[in-house]
Amino acid sequence: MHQDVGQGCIVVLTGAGISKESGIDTFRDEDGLWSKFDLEEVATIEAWHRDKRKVLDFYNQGLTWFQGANIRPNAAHEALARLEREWPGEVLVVTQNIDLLHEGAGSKNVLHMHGQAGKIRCMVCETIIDSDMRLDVETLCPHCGARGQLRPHVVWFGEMPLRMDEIYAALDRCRLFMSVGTSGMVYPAAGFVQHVRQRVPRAHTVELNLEPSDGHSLFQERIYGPATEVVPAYIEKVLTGG
Ligand code: BV8
Repeated sequence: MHQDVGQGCIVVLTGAGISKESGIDTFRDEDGLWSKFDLEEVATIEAWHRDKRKVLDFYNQGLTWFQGANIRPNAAHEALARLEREWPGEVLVVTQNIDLLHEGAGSKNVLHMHGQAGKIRCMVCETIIDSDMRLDVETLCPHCGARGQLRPHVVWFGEMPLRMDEIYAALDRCRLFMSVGTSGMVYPAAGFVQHVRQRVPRAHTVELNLEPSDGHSLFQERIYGPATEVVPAYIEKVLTGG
């Protein structure tokens, strides 16, 4: 099915599943983050206004997970970086993940729609700062001096994901839409496949996941297995026309 992708634009949506084999927990698997934390208490704008310390403690703890010495890009991240290097057309990785493993594998065209670790934002002056400092309710903004108003540059539930216009423009011109390692339960990301099916009839859609996602029936092609196995194999086929 991917033969007729030509040299068109390829959009790859990734979720926590692509980083699982690098040692980062997913959200909704059995041992996932939401089995240990209540997302309503640590990942919503209401939680921030209700109990900043709890939200910041969750974020600071998350930082230590990402900074673990053994957290490195895996073969799936590397395969997507190879796709970007070797594919004659545009390749855009739209990730829901806040880790930087796509960049670590060499991908350059990466869009973090839910924000990213290593950046913080001031709720008063809106400045975005490169920093993986631990945050607390007394931290001063280095730009405007506001106290306790620095938050992770992460999109919480109830907040608009980032650069949505760019994402929809890429979906509208894509010839291949790949979804990798996501449960398809969080919108608007979970709705991208529907958008492509309705608005870009010539595009091919494929899901590569450990198990069927919530939106699995919407994909024309579905391949299941660990990302480090199924993604490199699929990329090889796309690049060789196999
Ligand atoms: C918005 C940041 C609008 C935090 C995250 C009712 C119905 C529909 C929608 C809603 C609703 N009520 C509310 C909503 C909207 C809400 C939403 O969708 N809620 C869901 C839960 C129902 N969405 C939002 O709030 C979004 N904003 O809608 O704004 C708006 C409009 C106007 C004005 C203002 C706002 C914002 C959503 C972003 C929230 N932030 N993260 C952080 O990361 O710390 S979401 C969080 O979930 C992560 O970003 C994560 O990436 C994302 C999705 O999860 P997945 O990545 O898919 O991870 P998950 O664990 O679920 O699945 C892992 C998958 O991998 C599994 O399928 C598993 O099988 C697979 N896997 C595991 N191992 C492997 C593997 N695959 C391959 N190989 C392996 N080895």
